[in-house]
Amino acid sequence: MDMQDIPDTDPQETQEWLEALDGVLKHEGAHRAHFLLEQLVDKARRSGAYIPFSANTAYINTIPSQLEEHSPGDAEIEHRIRSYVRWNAMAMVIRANKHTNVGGHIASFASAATLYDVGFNHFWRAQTDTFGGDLVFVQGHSAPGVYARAFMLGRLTNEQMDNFRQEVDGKGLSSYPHPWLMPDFWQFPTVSMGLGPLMAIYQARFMRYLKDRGFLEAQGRKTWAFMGDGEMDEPESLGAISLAGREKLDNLIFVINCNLQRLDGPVRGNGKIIQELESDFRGAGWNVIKVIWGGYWEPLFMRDTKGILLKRMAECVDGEYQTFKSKDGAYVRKHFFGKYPELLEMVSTMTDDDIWRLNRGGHDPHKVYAAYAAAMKHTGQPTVILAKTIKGYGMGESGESQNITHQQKKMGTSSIKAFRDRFAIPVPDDKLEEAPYVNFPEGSPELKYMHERRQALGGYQPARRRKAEPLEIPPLSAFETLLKASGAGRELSTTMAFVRILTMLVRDKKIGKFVVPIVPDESRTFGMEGMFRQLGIYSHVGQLYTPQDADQLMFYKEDQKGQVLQEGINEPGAMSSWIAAATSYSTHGISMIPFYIYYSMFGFQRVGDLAWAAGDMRARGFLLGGTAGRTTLNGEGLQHEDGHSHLLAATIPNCVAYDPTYAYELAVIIQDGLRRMYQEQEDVYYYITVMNENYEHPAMPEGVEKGILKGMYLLREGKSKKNAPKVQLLGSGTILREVIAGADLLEKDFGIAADIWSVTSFNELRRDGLDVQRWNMLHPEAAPRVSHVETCLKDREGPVIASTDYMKMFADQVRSFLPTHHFHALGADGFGRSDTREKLRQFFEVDRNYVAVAAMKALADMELVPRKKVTEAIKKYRIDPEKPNPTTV
Ligand SMILES: Cc1ncc(C[n+]2csc(CCOP(=O)(O)OP(=O)(O)O)c2C)c(N)n1
Ligand SMILES: [Mg+2]
Repeated sequence: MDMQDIPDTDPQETQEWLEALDGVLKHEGAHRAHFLLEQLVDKARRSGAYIPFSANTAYINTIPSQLEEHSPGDAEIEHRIRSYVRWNAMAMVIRANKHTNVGGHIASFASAATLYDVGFNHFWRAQTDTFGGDLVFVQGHSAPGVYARAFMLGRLTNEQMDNFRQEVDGKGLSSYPHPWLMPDFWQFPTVSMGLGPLMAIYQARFMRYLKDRGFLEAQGRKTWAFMGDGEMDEPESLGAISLAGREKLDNLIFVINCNLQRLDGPVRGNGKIIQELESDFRGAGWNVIKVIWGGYWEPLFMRDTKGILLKRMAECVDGEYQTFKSKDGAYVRKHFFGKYPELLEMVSTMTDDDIWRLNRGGHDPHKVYAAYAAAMKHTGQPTVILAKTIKGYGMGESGESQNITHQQKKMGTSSIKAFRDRFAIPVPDDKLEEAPYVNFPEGSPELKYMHERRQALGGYQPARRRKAEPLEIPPLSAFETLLKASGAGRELSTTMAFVRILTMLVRDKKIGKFVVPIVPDESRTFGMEGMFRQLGIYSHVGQLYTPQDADQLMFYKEDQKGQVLQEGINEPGAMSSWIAAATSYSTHGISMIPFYIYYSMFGFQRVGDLAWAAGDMRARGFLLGGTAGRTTLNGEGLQHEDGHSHLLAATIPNCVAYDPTYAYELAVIIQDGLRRMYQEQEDVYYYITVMNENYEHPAMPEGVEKGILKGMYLLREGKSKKNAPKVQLLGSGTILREVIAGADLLEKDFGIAADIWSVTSFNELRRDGLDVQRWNMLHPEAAPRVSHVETCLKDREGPVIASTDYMKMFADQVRSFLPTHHFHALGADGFGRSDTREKLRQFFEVDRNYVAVAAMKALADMELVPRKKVTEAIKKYRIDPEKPNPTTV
């Protein structure tokens, strides 16, 4: 009962107590009052009153046995199935490591087998024509157990099983859940610890967003996420649980496998991970179901009238619990029960084997079933199931509860034999060493049962959908206003151009509703606040207050049908929302078009691991690195000025990145991205930097679209006087404008003509160049292919100077494809700092003057101008040759 629900049956008495407290507060202070209150609560508790004062409950199962829902399944058959799955999961790791050293894990799944088995047999519903399917995040290194079951169901072959972790020849199984490698099987990559729990919360949230916006019915679909207790150390694992609680995501179920161990040793040897997590999750508003003890303990609990057994359970720390299960029944009798004579007496009629059989909750299918059933029914809160298990369960001396168990990928024959005996696997002694796979014969009750259970749940899992209905993408002409010149004196930034494009897209009759704008509390930074009113900010409960700016045109409108996801100051969360939207084509069969815009500095380097997972998941969507460029975001200084996000983007194989300068370039890039991702359904995603520097934008020159998409095109041809030296100036983003100004200086001051190239993507140029280089190496006698960058520059005279607002390495990416050109890259290496753009560009040596000097120096190196001309340029542009290198200050 909540405090406020308790009636005051004796107000006068209440008053007396309150006055007494007042007196203490007045005369002895708050500390004394606190002390007395604690004493009272303590006394009340010890006197038998139940006062729910802390976020923790007793160290027992949350669901009392008389309230457990019973499984309708056949426990005997399920036990046999589970035993075979266990064996095959172990066997595939052992077999893979017989002749290779590819690794694998046995102990984790061994502890989790029951948790998965109950789910597969009774709870996880597949995607069908009429049902969307449950989403299941499998703990990464428990993958062998999932393969083992799929194998027994005929979904994987012997050969695939034997090629666990040997994928290169195409018939293997990936080490962990990777949609990139097994695109029909795995949905969610989880093995980077912490990302699974975080992404699962946002998947559940996005499923509700789709429902609230009318894209799908809820259908009682759930997101299940499995994770290890060690994994909960990751800040990401717990980092978003308050969102799930606050938003009452009752479509979300976490299962934390508390086997008390991580890789090196105990998770909380000196404490209790289950109790710690209970209070974390309760505090965050979750429904917590603890599954600590298995059914064999039941008779002992009945006899524990004085609560001594409970006291012993509560005082014992996880380190001890682990040690017990690494020993035997005699040891447990002596060290657990032996502490109190009453407990020793309690187990006096039990043999050591009986004591050893006292099981943990996560290994009792009845307890697990009851917990899952309760979680399915629970409304108004997400549920976390804290299941206590034993790491390496069944591995015996090879690993059960041993600190070394996590990395065991081999087992001695005697351990394999013990494993076989324990789980009654029909493998003869002389075959033990090779650990053959076992299966139930066609027509056997077990195999029939396995198939029937899955049929009843709609089909097999895991399974992943690769494509959805293509969307009808607007033609480039739909963005016509952006293809025209902005007009004299009409200055705008690429960020503003982007917001215009986004506005046009959300108004598009065909695809507008699929657009999902996502911001981490930066809408105003990017001039997107107009969307608050226009589209609404998604909130499941709508808006329960009158916004402060209700009388304004663009008020802060929260709405259950809101389209914008305003994630708060939370880049990992916003990125997870983006991933959920970007994979909606697969998880829900509905292609959503997410545009996530953020400070580019808080992108890849902040959430790089999620960006990597997004690539693995074949996410399709747009990331917009706002306020980009080391010298373009001027005032914000070292922590904000991004000079490397493109290089980080380049590390993700299917991330296509652009650094455009003009509105028309942006329009061409976004339109083509839409076409590739939502029409052609290519598994790529886009990273585009947009800047906050205002300038005029020219009209799109004729025929440049292809070049824009390939990564570069000729923007301006240099007008050369006869025999005057020429240079090739490349530039991207806002620095392209410095390049143009530099070309003007060269022409005016030194009579040098410059061809100017707008490079929209050094990353794409490099990928194309590498691909061509590779092909040419492998086809030495064929007519060589030519990369796009070389095609552009091969017949052009003079050195190449490439300038960007990013580290020099960014432009340097194309160097090796221009072997006959003199090449020099300018870029902003070093820590940023706050100042004006002009000063910053001077400091980082990427302004027009440096472009001109770099060109002169390159010409001098090629003996096309005398060296003293370079000195002249340095003087003319007032550059201090002794200025320190910006990377050193
Ligand atoms: C971010 C990250 N760091 C480290 C690892 C390496 N790693 C894989 S499993 C593991 C231990 C996992 O322990 P726990 O979460 O308790 O899972 P269990 O195997 O006990 O079920 C570690 C450290 C990883 N996969 N991801
Ligand atoms: Mg663990």
